[in-house]
Amino acid sequence: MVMRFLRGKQDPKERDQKLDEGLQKSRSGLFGQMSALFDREEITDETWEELEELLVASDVGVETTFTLVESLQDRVDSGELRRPSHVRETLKQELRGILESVPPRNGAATGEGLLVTLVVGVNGVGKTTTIAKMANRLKADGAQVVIGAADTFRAAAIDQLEVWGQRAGVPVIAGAPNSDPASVVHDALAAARTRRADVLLVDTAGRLHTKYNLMEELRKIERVVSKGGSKVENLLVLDATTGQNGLLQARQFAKTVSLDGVVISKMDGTSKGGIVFAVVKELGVPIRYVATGEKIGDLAEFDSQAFVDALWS
Ligand SMILES: Nc1nc2c(ncn2[C@@H]2O[C@H](COP(=O)(O)OP(=O)(O)OP(=O)(O)O)[C@@H](O)[C@H]2O)c(=O)[nH]1
Ligand SMILES: [Mg+2]
Repeated sequence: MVMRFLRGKQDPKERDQKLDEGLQKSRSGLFGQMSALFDREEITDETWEELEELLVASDVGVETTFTLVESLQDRVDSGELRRPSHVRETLKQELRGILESVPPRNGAATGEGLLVTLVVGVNGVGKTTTIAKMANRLKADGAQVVIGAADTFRAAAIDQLEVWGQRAGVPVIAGAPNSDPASVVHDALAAARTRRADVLLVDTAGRLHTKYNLMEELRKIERVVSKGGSKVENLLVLDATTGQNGLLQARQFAKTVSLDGVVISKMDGTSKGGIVFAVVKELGVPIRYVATGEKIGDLAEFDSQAFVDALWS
């Protein structure tokens, strides 16, 4: 079978530019300060303390911070690392290592049948916007994309998605407001098959883990998709500006649904880019995309090297 497209085709230049823009606050803020620590002539106890504070402040997570700093400190004490600039480079490598410690999962839409991506996450994190951006990106890669509007709680949510769909040039399958989300997915699946689509992106209502019926509904959607024999994956959107709180929510989601990937949204709105490391470390789930603004093109395919590079200038 001829593969019509391969995910992972974003032009590296475009991706790097998006990451550069999206990480501007992190780079000029906490990570810039971290880097500056190693412009100094020598490393003192104070340097380690400051590094620790900056890593924690950037949302890397307390435990990861301690492990990182301790390991760097040991290597300086043993003489393995001598120059401050070497310590900086090693820190970058270690951080990249965290991102590369989890293998990519699923998500390999290759034109060999329909992949259904359920986009989940709590209210307002950026699910709908992310779907529009992904549709736009996948389409640019040559994929046939259909969007299913399974957030039927708010009429405005359906309208919002239809506007985005038009912008991306992708059909949006929606039901009446307050209709059963699983039946919308059922219709969207049929439409996707008719169009021989590669990817069906499903927008879901912002659901809190505490609301059992909402989680149940997500399971019902999953059952509808699986019954039809399509591959299904769960993509969690996490708002970078919510930091450790967002991570807490992500942990709850991970308990109920098996996550195949995470999209970090609103990276442009925070200097705490360290959340990405915490997410990978804690959830063991790979990052799929980083969203870097409100426009349809503001999405970068995740690449660990490019991400770590963009955190420092
Ligand atoms: N700065 C910035 N804003 C974003 C980004 N992604 C989404 N937003 C904004 O965040 C707000 C919420 O986005 P939505 O896509 O509606 O979020 P949602 O998760 O679908 O929200 P609900 O459907 O209400 O649960 C909107 O104002 C978006 O413009 C991003 O990457 N950067
Ligand atoms: Mg929405």
